[in-house]
Amino acid sequence: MTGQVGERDILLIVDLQNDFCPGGGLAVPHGDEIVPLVNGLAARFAHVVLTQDWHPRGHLSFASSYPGKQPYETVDLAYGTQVLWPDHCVQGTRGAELRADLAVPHAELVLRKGYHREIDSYSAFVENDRKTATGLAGYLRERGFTRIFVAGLAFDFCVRYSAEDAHREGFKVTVVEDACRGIDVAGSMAQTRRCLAELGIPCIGAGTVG
Ligand code: VGL
Ligand code: ZN
Repeated sequence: MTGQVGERDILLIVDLQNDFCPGGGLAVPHGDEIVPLVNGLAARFAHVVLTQDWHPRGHLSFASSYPGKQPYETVDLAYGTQVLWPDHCVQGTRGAELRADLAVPHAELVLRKGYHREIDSYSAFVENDRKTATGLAGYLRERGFTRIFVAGLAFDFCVRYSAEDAHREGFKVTVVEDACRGIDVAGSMAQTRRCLAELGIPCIGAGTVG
């Protein structure tokens, strides 16, 4: 059990956008199924922050930016290896919009990430160069939050890196695993479970929160 949800707790809902759901540009299998659970979870939190993957056209994480490259191949960028994705969450498109059935009117912040053309950002805290901060840690600290519950898409990318970075930033972190779905590229689901366990980040069910 996680105990009572309180004033210093925040629910971070990661990338619950059209493109990550069936029919979208980078569909996460069954991604849409978590929306009702996330809505119910959010209702138990006084404080909710949403993230929104938000790429310019021609982003360097898109396979389409490299002649001859296919999605899920990798390239070496200035900061290291980058997985190439189908075009997704292009700024201003329908695919980039948050799911219309996401019912979280009390969300206090929508944090956009991935807007630097040359840098991807899985984490809501630090971009993939592992240097560029999004500002979220400062925002959450300044507001006095100490505990972060993470849910959303995709479990093995943006949820994983957001949870790990939140932990590194000194927050107490819990992943609400049944309120997530994953992509599973090259064993990424198993690797995520291993890494979260190593850091002591619990993965729990939504039913035990609040
Ligand atoms: C994500 C790959 C690329 C995610 C975002 O939200 O997990 N994955 N961009
Ligand atoms: Zn992306």
